[in-house]
Formats: sequence, C-alpha cells, structure tokens
Amino acid sequence: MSNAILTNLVTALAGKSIKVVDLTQPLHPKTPILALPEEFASSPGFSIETISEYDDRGPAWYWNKFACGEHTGTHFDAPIHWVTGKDHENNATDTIPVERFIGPAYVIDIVAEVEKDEDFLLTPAYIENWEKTHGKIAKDSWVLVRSGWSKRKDPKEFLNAREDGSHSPGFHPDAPTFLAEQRDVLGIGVETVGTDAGQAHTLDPMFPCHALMHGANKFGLASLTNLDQLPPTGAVVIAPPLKIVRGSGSPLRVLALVPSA
Ligand code: 23J
Ligand code: MN
Repeated sequence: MSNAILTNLVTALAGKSIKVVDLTQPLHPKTPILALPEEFASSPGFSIETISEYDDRGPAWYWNKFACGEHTGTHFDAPIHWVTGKDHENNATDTIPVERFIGPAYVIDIVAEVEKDEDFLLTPAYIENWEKTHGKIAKDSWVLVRSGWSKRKDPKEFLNAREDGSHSPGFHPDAPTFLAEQRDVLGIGVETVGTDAGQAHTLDPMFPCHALMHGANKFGLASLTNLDQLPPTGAVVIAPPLKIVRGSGSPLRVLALVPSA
C-alpha cells in the first residue's frame, strides 16, 4: 500500500509547512477548577508530590505522583460523563474508537460578542451565519469556540465567580442538538473551564451542552488555549484522552496540525 500521505506529512512537519500548535493549558496545583453550586460534590484540584529527585529516595532518577479529578485543566469529556450518555456503547475513555479522537477543526470566533457580554451563548443561527463565510461544518469534525477566555490568566478572572455563580460564555440550549444532529460533529471544544456556560445551571435543560452532546454520544474538550493560532478551517485536531478504564474523561494534551501561511 502507498504511504505517500504519511511520507508527505512527516516531510511537511520537518519542513515546517505544517506547524504543530499546542492547545493545552499547563497542569499544576493552581490550575482553576470548576465551581458547582454548593449542593453538588466538587472535584479536587491537581496535586503533585515528588517520589524521588536524584536523592536518597532514588539516586539517579526524578519522578512524581499526582492526583486530580478527571475533569481538571485541559480535559476530555466522554459521553459516559453525563446520565444522558450512560447507555451508549463505547462511551468511556477506554472504549471510544481511537479514530474519533482525530478530526478537522472548525474554529468559530466569538471574541467580539464575549467582550460585550461575558454570558454570551452561541446559537445555531450564529453558526449558520459563520458557515456562509467559511463553509458548512463537515461530519466527524471538532467545532472549537474561540472566545478569548484563555487570555484570562488570573484564576479569579478565569472562573469569574459572583454570588450567583460563574459568568462565562457557552452554548445556547439549541446549539448542541444542531451540531450533533444537523452536522454530526465529533464534539466541541472551548476555552472556558467546562463546555457549558458559567450560568448553565439556570438553563433548560440544566448544563445543555453536557446533557445534549453526551446524549448524542459526542465529546467535549475544555480549557483549550491558543485557538487564536488556528485558521477558521483547515487545521486537524488530535485529542486522545488517557485510557482510564470506564473513565468519564481525563486531562490530555491537545495538538492541532496547521498549514503554514
Ligand atoms: C460536572 C457537572 C457540571 C459541569 C461539569 C462537570 C463540567 O463542566 C465538566 O468538566 O465536565 S458543567
Ligand atoms: Mn469535563
């Protein structure tokens, strides 16, 4: 069988005509964690402890142990994460077919809208209008929402919590169904701490992106960064989570392959 495509790919990577863009946030004890309303159990943050560092505990080696919730930092949401997705086949981090972790990226820019309204919700009408310029979103693709939120480096500003909960952009309740059923995407990715808006606990259904995307056996990517380095179309995203048995998600490294200008 011909391997010209892969030969061309490695040549393009070596020659930098295809760039690799890291869409991942650093993972450390100060990585911001989602704050849910008080009545719900919360996820611990990331913690790390040295096992040995070229010392008495191990003279020639350095290694750490770490702990965190599955949904910490830049992370993957599997369909099993939500009750609506619990009965799909192959719905967990260890059973999702690996082909479904790789797909073309469609990057929808809502930066200007979020500057005016931090609770901005992306609607199907907004997406269809975007498609008039950039073309129709193809089946089995990643839809990434560039909100500019990753520019908020202070965790306080990133979580943007007030008395009534967090305020950050997300999806209108009609958008997940549109993307899942009309466009048949792999999933969606966002710059915020979770795939739903900060005020999504007040929407109907509650947390519509989780409820409807996972109900349709689709994935989520949260806490992405560097989306401003991607073209609206033409990049390829690679986003495989850890193979946690029956995992609901995991921190991961998300890479984009981008043609150079
Ligand atoms: C559990 C409950 C609500 C939400 C989330 C998790 C997430 O955002 C997540 O990381 O999956 S909104
Ligand atoms: Mn999550």
